[in-house]
Amino acid sequence: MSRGAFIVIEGLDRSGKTTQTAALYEQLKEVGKVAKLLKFPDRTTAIGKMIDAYLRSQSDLDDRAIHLLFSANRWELASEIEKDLKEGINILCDRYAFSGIAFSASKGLPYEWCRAPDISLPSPDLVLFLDISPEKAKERGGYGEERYEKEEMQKKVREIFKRIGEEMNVATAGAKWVVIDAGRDCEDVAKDVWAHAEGLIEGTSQPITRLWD
Ligand code: FDM
Repeated sequence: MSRGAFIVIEGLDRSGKTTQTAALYEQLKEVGKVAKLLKFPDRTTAIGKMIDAYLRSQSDLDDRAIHLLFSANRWELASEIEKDLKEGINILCDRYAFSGIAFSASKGLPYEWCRAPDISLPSPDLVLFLDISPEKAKERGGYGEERYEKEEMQKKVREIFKRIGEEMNVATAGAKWVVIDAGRDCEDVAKDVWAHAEGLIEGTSQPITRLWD
């Protein structure tokens, strides 16, 4: 029995992550594939609203408390993700547990502690990491207004993403982590994204695995 593919797009701010996720979604639809677009944080749920207020600096929370809320926000949708995949729906997801670790660990929380609450979430089949240097991101108009959109933070986040990717690719099972140079033209990046995703969207008979289990 074939199931849908679970593809996560991760990246730094200004890497074109949201544009590329949307472009991949459109491409899937064009070739007649059923796909669902997800984004974390999902700011529409009750937990998501708390996260939104925090990110917009309308509320303050302990670093560990907000970390757990980000994770809970994924757990809220975990069973739905699994159900959709089993029904043959491809899931494209803009950010996932990897952002959770990268952002919280860059604030100084221990890496293993940050990873723990996301252990056992449905694992993606593929993570496409859109990599951009802080210098290039700055050329694209700098960062926005939200809490984490600062150059120093983004530099640390980039290092932690690198560690996560290296560790994932050493593991024999689980998601494959691919780094894509996102400092190029949007079309060139989209071609690379498609090249990596294309093989997966025919469906896979592999069972759904769990993150870091
Ligand atoms: N972020 C996102 C986290 O700190 N932890 C998480 O688990 C996730 C999913 O939230 F700065 C951060 C990353 C970013 C912010 O993301 C909001 P978007 O993609 O800009 O909405």
